[in-house]
Amino acid sequence: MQLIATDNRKVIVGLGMTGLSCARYFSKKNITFSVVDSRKNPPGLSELQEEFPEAPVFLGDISDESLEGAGELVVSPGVALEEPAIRKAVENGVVVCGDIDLFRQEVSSPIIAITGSNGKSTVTTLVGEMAKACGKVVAVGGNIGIPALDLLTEKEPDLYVLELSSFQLERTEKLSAEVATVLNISADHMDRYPNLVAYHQAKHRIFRNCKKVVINRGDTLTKPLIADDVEVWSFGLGKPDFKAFGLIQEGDVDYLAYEFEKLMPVSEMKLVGGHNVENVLAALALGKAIGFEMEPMLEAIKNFTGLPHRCQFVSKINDVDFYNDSKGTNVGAAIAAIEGLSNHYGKIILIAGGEGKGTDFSPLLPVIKKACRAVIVLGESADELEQLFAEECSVIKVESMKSAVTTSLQYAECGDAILLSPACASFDMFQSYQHRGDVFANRVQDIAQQYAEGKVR
Ligand code: UMA
Ligand code: ADP
Repeated sequence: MQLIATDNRKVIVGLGMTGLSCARYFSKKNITFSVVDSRKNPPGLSELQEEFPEAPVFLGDISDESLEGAGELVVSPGVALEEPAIRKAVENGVVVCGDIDLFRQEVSSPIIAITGSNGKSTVTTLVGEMAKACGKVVAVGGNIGIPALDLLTEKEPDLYVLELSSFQLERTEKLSAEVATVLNISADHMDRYPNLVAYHQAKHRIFRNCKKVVINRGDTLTKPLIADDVEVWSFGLGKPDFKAFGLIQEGDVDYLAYEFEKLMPVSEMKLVGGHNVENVLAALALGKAIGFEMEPMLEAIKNFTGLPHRCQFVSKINDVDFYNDSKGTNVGAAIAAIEGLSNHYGKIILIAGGEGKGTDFSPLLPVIKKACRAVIVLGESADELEQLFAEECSVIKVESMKSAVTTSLQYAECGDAILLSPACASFDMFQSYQHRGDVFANRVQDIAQQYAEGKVR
């Protein structure tokens, strides 16, 4: 069968959060659409059928038939553009876009656009808090969990802060952000990209037609090829220079700093770890680039306690601290979390493993050798991790998160920390990274309770 674009009918490919937001958007604009998803029972199906009973829905396969006659495909981030039916449609002249392009054509307020392998949600949230502290009306969304189209309101806010994933960016043609940044680059989603270069290229689409950029001085992969008239701001852990944020050391005290001026001691931040110092400096650079005042930005930093499931303190049992870093879903994130905590503790007992996403885990070896007393492994990647780490420290394979928590406590000594930072996605054993983090934290709290009641010693 030939797939030829015959009319302007929109086909939403992929239900879930993004697909549902697209359906609501088209419906408001009186544009007819159909929905396709390879899953038999995708999330959002009951809402879709209740709100739009007339909309044709094709489930269980993304087939040529389900895309037949489409004028435009709006493809959700979870669906690869290499899907054979999508490729065939493109070859036949069908336009493919993502939700971010649809969003962009509706808004005129400035956009701060944030991507990177790690730290996106933390920086996006903090920039949103800074905007509020500066008295701005701000809408924060994107990959962080609120689809961009759900941010559309009658009256536009003063600005948008968007967290964007490589999946969203690879299908975004026209972003034209006021300020854009790639926070850092390390390998992730290697099951969706043929190599790091392709992943890097997808991320760098964030800079298309942007007015100002923020770069990470410590990571050359974040630097874009840009025109001379684009303003550049930077952040990094070293001493800052012009248009730059960084650290100035005076005696034993580290200060967040702008150009040659000390702003506040790092110790006044509530977030822990060197990676979070970088995140705060990145947020300051983004805020400065868009014109925020310094004082309210610093207030926002002092008040910001961070997001759940990111190096989040859970409980202390027998002088051992437990941290939930379930959002540490790639190797770079796990390394940052281990390094961030290792300065404060004797040794780390790491709980890792899950859906590996085609990752090379070997960059974890040096940091595990240096900082970890034991690694508890679970999930799909458990055998691979067990083999890899066996020469560096004790490695114990377990079947459940409950047993991971109990086992980790057996290996810990006073003054150690137990850290869940899996370096993997959660979907092999859990509904989401939040679910995985909750199962971990609940188990820890149960054990803490048993200790408090004297049932265990
Ligand atoms: N899926 C199928 N078949 C389909 C459609 C989807 O199997 O036909 C699967 C995908 O492979 C994926 C899952 O369903 O595993 C969800 O995909 P989706 O496109 O339906 O996802 P949404 O619910 O729309 O959520 C998406 C982002 N999800 C992904 O990119 C996988 C959410 O980011 C984002 O918050 C939301 O849009 C709003 O913008 C989540 C994520 O994991 C947090 N992002 C990745 C990450 O941060 O590493 C990129
Ligand atoms: P993202 O939205 O990019 O996944 P988050 O802010 O949710 O980023 O943080 C996820 C995890 O990534 C954290 O739990 C931490 O382990 C790690 N992380 C956060 N910021 C950084 C950073 N700047 N560099 C490296 N790793 C980081």
